[in-house]
Amino acid sequence: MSQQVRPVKSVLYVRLPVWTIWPGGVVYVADFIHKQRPDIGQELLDLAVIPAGRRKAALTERLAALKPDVVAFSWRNMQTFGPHPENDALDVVMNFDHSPSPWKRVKAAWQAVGIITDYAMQRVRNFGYLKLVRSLLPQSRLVVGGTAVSIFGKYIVERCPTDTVVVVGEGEDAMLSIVDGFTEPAGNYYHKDASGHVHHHPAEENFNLPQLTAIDFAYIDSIFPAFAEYVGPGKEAIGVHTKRGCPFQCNFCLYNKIEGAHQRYRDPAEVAKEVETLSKVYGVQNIWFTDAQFCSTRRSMAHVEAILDEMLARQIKVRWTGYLRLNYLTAEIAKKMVASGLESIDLSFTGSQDMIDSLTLGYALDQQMAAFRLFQDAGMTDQKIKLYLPLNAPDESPETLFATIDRIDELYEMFGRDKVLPFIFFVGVQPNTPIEKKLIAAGYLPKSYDPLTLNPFLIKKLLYNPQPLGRLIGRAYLEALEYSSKMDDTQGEYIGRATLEILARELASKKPASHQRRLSSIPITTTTHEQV
Ligand code: B12
Ligand code: SF4
Repeated sequence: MSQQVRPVKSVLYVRLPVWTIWPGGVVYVADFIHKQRPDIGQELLDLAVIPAGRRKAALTERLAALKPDVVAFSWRNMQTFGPHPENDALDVVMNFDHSPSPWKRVKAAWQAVGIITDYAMQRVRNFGYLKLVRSLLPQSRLVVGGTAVSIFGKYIVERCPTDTVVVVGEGEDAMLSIVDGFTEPAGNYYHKDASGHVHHHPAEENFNLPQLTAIDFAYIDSIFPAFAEYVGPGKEAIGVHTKRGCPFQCNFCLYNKIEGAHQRYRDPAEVAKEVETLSKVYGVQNIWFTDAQFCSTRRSMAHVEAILDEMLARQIKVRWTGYLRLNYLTAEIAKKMVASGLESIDLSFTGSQDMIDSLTLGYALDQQMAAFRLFQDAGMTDQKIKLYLPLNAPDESPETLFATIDRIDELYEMFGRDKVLPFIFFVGVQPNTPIEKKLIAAGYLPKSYDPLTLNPFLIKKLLYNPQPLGRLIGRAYLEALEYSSKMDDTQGEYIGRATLEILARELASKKPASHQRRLSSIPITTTTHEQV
C-alpha cells in the first residue's frame, strides 16, 4: 500500500451536491480533526448551495487558492428514489404501472427517462469532481466518505481516481489517521493505491463516541462560508447526533449496518450544549436528532431522558424530532418530550402484529398503541404523528391492511384526524438487507442484480409494491392524488389519509361479507377510478 508520510497542513472538505440539507456528517469530522490537530488548516466547500453551472468553477478556484494536501469529499445520497409521496419517482411509478389512462402511462414513461438520466448524471458529475482534483493537484490525497459511501463503498472505489481513500461508515478515526500521514491507518476503508489496486481495511474498533464533544460552531463558521445559509429562524432543521448504532434487525433496514449493531452514546450534556448554542447563539429553531433511532432500547431511553433533562434545565427553546421507537416509553419521558419541544412523532407503523413479526420489527403492537396514549396524556397540542407505512411488504394481505387502517382510525380519534399523517411508503429494497435476500430467494430479484442499476424496470422493482395488492394501492393513491395534498392539509386533504380511505372502500367492496361494516363509516369521495 502506498503511504503518505508527508505531514498534512491543509484539508479542503467538499460536500457533493444534494438537496440542500445541513452537512452534519462532514461538520462532525472537521470539528473533531480541529480539536485533535488544531494546526491543520481546514475549509468546507458546500456544492449543494452553489448553482449547478458554477460548481466546477467554484471547486477549481478553491483548489487553486488553497492547494490543499488532502481533498475530502462527503457524499450523502446516491440512491435517491424515495418510495413516498414527497418524491416524484413514486408518482411516476404509480402512473406507469397503474394509471387507467394510456396518456398518463406514456407521460410517466417519459418522466422516468428524465429522472433516471438525472440520477445517472449526478453520479457521473460527482466522479468528475474527484477526477478534476486528481488532474489539478496530482500530489494531493483524495478521500471520500458519507452515507452513500457507507452503503456503496466498493462500487465507488472502483470508479475513483488513483490514491483515493474511500471511508466506509464513521469518518473521525480514518480522517485523523489520514491527516497524521496515513502511516497507521484506522477505520473501515478501501484504498485505491497509485497503481490502481484496491485494498480493504476493516475497522478494528468503533470510534469512541464520548470523544464527540459539542461542536465548536464558531470554528465551523470560520471554515464554512455557507454556514449562515443553514442557521437562523425559519430554516430547515439542523441535524444533531446523540448516538450511533442499532441492535434491531428490521428486515428492510440497513441503518444497523451503516452504524453497527452496538449502540454507543454521546455525553448528554455535550448534546444539550450543542443544541443550546444552535438555539441561543444562532437562532436555530428546529433540530432533527439524526440517530438511526432517537430512542429504541431501554438503555437508549435512559440516555434520551438524560438529554431531555439537560435541555429542560438549560431552558432551550427548540422544536425537535427524530425517528422514534416507542417500546420503552414511560409517562415521565413522554411528558419531558412534549415539554422540551417535540415537534412530531416520526415512526414506522403497521397496525398488524402479523406484519410486525413478518418484518421482524421486534415489538408488540399493543405496547406501541399504549405508548401513543402516553403521548396523549402528556398533553400534546399541535404535534403531528407521522406514520411511515411499509405498505404491501411481503405477507401483506387485505386483512393486515384493514388492521392497519383500523389502528390509524384509532389514532385519528386519539389525536384528531388532522394531526395524523400516514405516509404512503413502500419498502425500498436495499443491499445486504434480509428482505433483499428473501426477494432474491423468491426469484423476485435476479441473484446478481446491481443495486445501482439504471435499468428502469429493475429500479421499479426496488420500490416493492407487487400484485395483487399493488394495483389496488396504486389506483387508490392515483385517485387520491387528484384531489389531495402531498405535504399536509393545505390544498385538500392529506394524500396519505385520502389514499387509505379509498383503499378501505375498495377492499371492503371486494370482501363484502367480512368487511361491509367499514363501508358505512367511509366518507364518499369526490372522484372515482373512471375519472382518474
Ligand atoms: C436522519 C436521516 C435523514 C433525515 C435528515 C434530517 C436532517 N435535518 O439532517 C431526513 C428524514 C430529512 C432524511 C431525508 C433523506 N434521506 Co436520509 N437518512 C438519515 C439517516 C438516518 C442519518 C443521516 C445522518 O445525518 N447521520 C448522522 C451523521 C453525523 O452521520 P453521517 O452523515 O453518516 O456522517 C458520518 C459518516 O458518513 C462519515 N462522513 C460523512 N461525510 C464524510 C466526509 C469524509 C471526508 C469522511 C472521511 C467521512 C465522512 O463520517 C461522519 C461522522 O462519523 C441516514 C441513515 C443512517 N443511519 O446513516 C439516512 C440516509 C442518509 N438517507 C438517505 C436518503 C436516500 C435520503 C433521501 C434522499 C430520502 C428521499 N428519497 O427522500 C432524503 C434526502 C434528504 C436530503 N436533503 O438530502 C440514504 C442515503 C444513501 C442512499 N441510499 O443513497 C440513507 C443512508 C438511508 C438509506 N435508506 O439508505 N434523511
Ligand atoms: S428500522 Fe429502526 S429499529 Fe429497525 S433496524 Fe432500522 S434503525 Fe433499527
